[in-house]
Amino acid sequence: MTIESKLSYLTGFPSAHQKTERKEGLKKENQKRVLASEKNQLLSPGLLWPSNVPVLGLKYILFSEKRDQVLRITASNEEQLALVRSLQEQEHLNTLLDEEKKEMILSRHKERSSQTFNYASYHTLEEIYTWMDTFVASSSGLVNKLQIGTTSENRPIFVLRVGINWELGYLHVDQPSNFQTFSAGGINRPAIWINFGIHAREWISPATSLWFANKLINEYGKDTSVTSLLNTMDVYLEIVTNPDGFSFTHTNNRMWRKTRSRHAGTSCVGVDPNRNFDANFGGPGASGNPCSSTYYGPYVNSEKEVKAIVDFVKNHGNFKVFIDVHSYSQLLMFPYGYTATKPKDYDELMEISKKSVTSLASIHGTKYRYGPILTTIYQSSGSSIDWAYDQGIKYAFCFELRDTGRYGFILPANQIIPTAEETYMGLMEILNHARQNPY
Ligand code: BHK
Ligand code: ZN
Repeated sequence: MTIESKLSYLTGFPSAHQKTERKEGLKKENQKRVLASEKNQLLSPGLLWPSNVPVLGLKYILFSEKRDQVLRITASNEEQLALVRSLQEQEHLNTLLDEEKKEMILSRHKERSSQTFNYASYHTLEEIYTWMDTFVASSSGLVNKLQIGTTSENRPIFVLRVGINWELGYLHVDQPSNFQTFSAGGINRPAIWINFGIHAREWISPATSLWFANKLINEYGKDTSVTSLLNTMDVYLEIVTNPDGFSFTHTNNRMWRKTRSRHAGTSCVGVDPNRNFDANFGGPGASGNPCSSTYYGPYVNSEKEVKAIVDFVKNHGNFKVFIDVHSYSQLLMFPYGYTATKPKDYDELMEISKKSVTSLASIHGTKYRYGPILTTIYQSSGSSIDWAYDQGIKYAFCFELRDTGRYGFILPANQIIPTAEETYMGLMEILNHARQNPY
């Protein structure tokens, strides 16, 4: 049962002018409504009521107004004001999460009655896995689903391979029946790797991947660059790279980032998969604290989700492009994150990036910055694209999709299609360049 509560904040400094403050503090803009799942949630340490509230001596009163529960908080110094602001942010987040949930339920009803998949909505892991099978079945053989591993919580990890199924002289070693032929001397077609949702809470990334996969098969035979691409290369899409984490964001904590693995010596759960790769593992820009959201893990490739990618990419042996898609910040980045040293292909990667963000912006005007990870966002060790680049995959990029912080990870569903449309343009610049510049 939920009780609707009202949380109103006095953001002035009432200690100085107690009387006037009382009135001014209740101005409309200072009154916020929140949903509290229980009466006590407002006052018990947790999301809405951080444990440092009593420490900071924030004054509050709880009372009833009509049928609402009202919490009035009074800030009396800068430190308390900062805390009140963070409470307001938390409350803003709760409102967004409410809207997100409602939208998904509405969309689910529409999908059921119309028997169509709604690319403009967010979906659960189960819904996405069901979509995969329907999508493969309706792709006229252009798409295959492969399982590349299982997660620490035992969920399957899938990739979709998009490309014409067979070409003389090329094999797919990821298909068990071809392992033997491969050892007899066959090679895989040159291929493109794109993983989405390596961080659980970045929902726009998997949502974009579904639209992208669908776009590729719709444009095959129509658009000349998609047609040439799929005739000469295979595109591997890892739609949900961190299934356990993704599932957890739907059921427990919308802001979860890491995997859900458990390791000896700590009760904290999860490792940052984008710090767990063999690229200056454990170096600057990653944490050794198992409770940190950027924990690099107990050892390289400790995460089954990371090991699955590493084994697959190495076994395949012919990846020419490796792209990791995150949100948010509107950035296009390339190696390195662990060192300030420029990669040897710096000039070419800069040029591709510039073309990519220009093309991306041409659709809805969305502006991206670009450059090496370290100078564009921050130093980070153990990331997937640094690993891929050091493996010899020259075209290694990372996207940070919309937005720049207004909604952050909780990007409203009505931005899914616009984000996917512009990202498609940005991605195609990179993929076309790779197709036209074999190495
Ligand atoms: C991306 C790629 C390689 C290294 C770092 C990053 C930035 C990314 C991260 O891993 O910290 C930021 C992020 O999750 C938000 O999407
Ligand atoms: Zn991320």
